[in-house]
Amino acid sequence: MARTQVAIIGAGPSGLLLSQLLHLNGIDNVVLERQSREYVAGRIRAGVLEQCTVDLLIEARVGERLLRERLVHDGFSLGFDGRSLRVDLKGLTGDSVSVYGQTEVTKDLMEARAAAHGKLIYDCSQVAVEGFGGDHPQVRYSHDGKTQEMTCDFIAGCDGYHGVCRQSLDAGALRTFERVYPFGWLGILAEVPPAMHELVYSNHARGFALCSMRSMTRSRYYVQCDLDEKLEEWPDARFWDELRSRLPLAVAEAVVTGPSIEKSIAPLRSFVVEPLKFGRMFLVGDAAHIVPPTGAKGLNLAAADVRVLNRALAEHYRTGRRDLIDRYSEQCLRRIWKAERFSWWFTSIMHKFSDDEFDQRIQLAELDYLGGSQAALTSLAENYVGLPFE
Ligand code: RFL
Ligand code: PHB
Repeated sequence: MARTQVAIIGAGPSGLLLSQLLHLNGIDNVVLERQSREYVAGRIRAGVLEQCTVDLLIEARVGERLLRERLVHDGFSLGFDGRSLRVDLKGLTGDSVSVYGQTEVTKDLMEARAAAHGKLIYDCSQVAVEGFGGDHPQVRYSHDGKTQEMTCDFIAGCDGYHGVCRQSLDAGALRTFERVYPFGWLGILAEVPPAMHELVYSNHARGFALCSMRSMTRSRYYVQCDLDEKLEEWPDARFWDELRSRLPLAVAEAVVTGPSIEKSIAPLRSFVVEPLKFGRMFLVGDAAHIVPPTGAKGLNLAAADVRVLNRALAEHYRTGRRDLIDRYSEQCLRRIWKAERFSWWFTSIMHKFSDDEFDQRIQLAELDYLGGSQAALTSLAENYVGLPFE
């Protein structure tokens, strides 16, 4: 039977980054992915990286193209009540964020793993994880029509929100915490220059809107939408009109329109499971927690889990110590809950939840307060750039 030290389920950013870091620490690992390589490489998702995430990607030796092509953003703007309020991240915290798509992070990691002859198996079906409660975990999967089995020391569940690892646990083994929001984000990607040099998050009576980008020639825009909305009901012209109607005038006038190259609807959710370690299996990234995208924390939080797990496993294989492994849950959850709080709060002040005018006035008062309080704005800025590791 095949054997490895760490079996990694899922080749999203969590799985690929963990695989690369473990490899650099001399730890043998195999990544099993349900989808094809092309499918994984084509997914359009996150766009904003905290400096901690950039540092970890550099540590993983995939920082070269990132440092060359990223856009460094020293701030972003909040639009509300016909105004625009700039959040000076750099001035308030000393830090900036990097705009570099998750698609590019994924490609860089895939190339690094391929160059190092990493074992990545795409198009796996019927992945099953077993025995992680004891000393001999096993993974079974189907590939090329054959059933395969592999033994390992540890299993890393990097298989996202719909993955198999969390679903393999007994209901009594974990607690789940969840909030589902009554709306989604309709996003488009277009080959047009961004409206502004920085991101604009807009609170509007018609609903939230976000101007983001992937490069100086490629823009990513979102508008809040109902959950039962259909993509067919959103031809490009309707999207652009709706987007402009929700932005401060100067931003709306700067929007350059063009044909969309991708369009999708994502529901918004806050979700955490506790704990993150079950014997010899760990949950990592979206498999363990989801944040609404408003704070741009999902990928960054996934990278933070990977950072902790890589260090714990490296220490274990180097010295036999188990205490870092045993503290994995506790260490990650402290950061996770703070990012959950921030993402929930930022979502709650920027979106339209109902027609209730009391709620709307409270949101505007909170945004106005941010504009007048250095303390409040600093709190927003330090959460956005990413809290320090303890
Ligand atoms: P992923 O990316 O979901 O990868 C999991 C992988 O596991 C595979 N898989 C399986 N493989 C084998 N067997 C099975 N049974 C399997 N089941 C699943 C899947 O095919 C997949 O390849 O999770 P990971 O690696 O933890 O990464 C998390 C991030 O992808 C996610 O947090 C971010 O995309 C969230 N996010 C954002 N995060 C940010 O930090 N900044 C942002 O600006 C940001 N914007 C966003 C976002 C997510 C969005 N959507 C679509 C949810 C914007 C949007 C619209
Ligand atoms: C994105 O560019 O996709 C993006 C940027 C910031 C967010 C969410 C998504 O808060």
